Amino acid sequence: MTNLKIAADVIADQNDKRSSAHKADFAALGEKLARSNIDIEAITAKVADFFVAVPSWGVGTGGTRFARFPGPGEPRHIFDKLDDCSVIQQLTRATPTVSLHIPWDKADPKELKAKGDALGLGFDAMNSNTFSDAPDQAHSYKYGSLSHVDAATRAQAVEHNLECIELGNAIGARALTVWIGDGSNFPGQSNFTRQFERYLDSMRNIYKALPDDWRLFSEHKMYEPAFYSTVVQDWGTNYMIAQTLGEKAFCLVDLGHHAPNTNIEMIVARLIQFGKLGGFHFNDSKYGDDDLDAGSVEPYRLFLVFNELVDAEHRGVKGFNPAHMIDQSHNVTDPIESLIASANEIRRAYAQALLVDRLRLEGFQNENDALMATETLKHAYRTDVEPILAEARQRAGGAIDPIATYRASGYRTRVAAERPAIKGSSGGIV
Ligand code: LRH
Ligand code: MN
Ligand code: MN
Repeated sequence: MTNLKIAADVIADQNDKRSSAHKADFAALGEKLARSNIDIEAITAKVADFFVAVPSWGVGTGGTRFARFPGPGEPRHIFDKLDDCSVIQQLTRATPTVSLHIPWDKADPKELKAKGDALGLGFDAMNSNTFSDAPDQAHSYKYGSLSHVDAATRAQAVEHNLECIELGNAIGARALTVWIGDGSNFPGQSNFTRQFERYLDSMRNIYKALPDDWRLFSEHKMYEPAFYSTVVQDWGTNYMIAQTLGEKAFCLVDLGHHAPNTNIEMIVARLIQFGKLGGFHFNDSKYGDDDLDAGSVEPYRLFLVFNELVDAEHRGVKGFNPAHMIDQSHNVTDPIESLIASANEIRRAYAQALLVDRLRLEGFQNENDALMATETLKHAYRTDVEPILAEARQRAGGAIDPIATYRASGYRTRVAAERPAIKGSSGGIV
């Protein structure tokens, strides 16, 4: 990195304070794992090589339909957002890329690339936005975008996606994520079949413009903003889209986009089996698309998702290369802290899944020993892998305790002095 936002000596001082306790913890865990024939070095190397992209839109304080309560030092534009993202990367060493949302982050590609280079950040999937109207656009998306009844509105939405590809190409991104809010609020409002035909037709036009080394991710979501029906409502529809479009099209799974109690890990397994898992928007959820911090509500579910990913890795599934991205909204925390914690939770789930004894598990499955099979998973899940996560961070130049180090750095106070304070606002319902 050439333009570090947290002084190297702050990280070094903070790490020094924790170094001896951490060394002892890492050695103790190493001994414990060795008794199960697990090499802690091999796990640490895998964890250090696991990365997740940060969403540009996640570093500003989120809001609800009711209100938004901004915090101090809110980023003013994409360049401030990239500064904040670089802090997360500097401390965790788990988030070297940022996923942009257009038009929110629209800027000169040369300037974006230069800023990314200066901060040591790359760019992950581009996200298009045809779920809200940009100030200067000719046709409104109030009644849909890619599936709109009006051809000119559909063409405008397609054109926007092509613009996202062009911008992404110039800054080194290699994927486009398409999520639309299209749907209906009343039975009878839309013809399900014709609406989906129009959507597919628009997506074919986007797919045609996709460079050879790009992937197209379609993201399903059960409801919201449409409350009666949604065009891309579930993984079944999503799978049909990816199948219809071609080999560069894949399904994106946002963990918050399913009905409560849906077996998401099983959806993940199915998409892997049929070669259509494109990647994730990690977050957590209690009721709906809550966009809560990854692993904060149902950490075991996150582990079970990673259990499927590691299983695929273990089996050497051909072409298996899912994109890992976070998609969260932070309403009551400092977004930088939430994203640091989330990146760690995601790596934790990965590390725990790597500890699953897959041979033993298969044996129990074949013997129909349900109890021991599930205990095999629980045994890995119960292991406190924090020393592995800390070691991976520290070896890569990050912090043993990234949140404590972030607080000690005074970054938020510093940017609050530079960035004008923003007043709270009411949400969309008033
Ligand atoms: C929709 C969604 C989608 C959008 C993001 C802001 O709920 O998950 O990924 O791009 O939120
Ligand atoms: Mn999402
Ligand atoms: Mn969402």
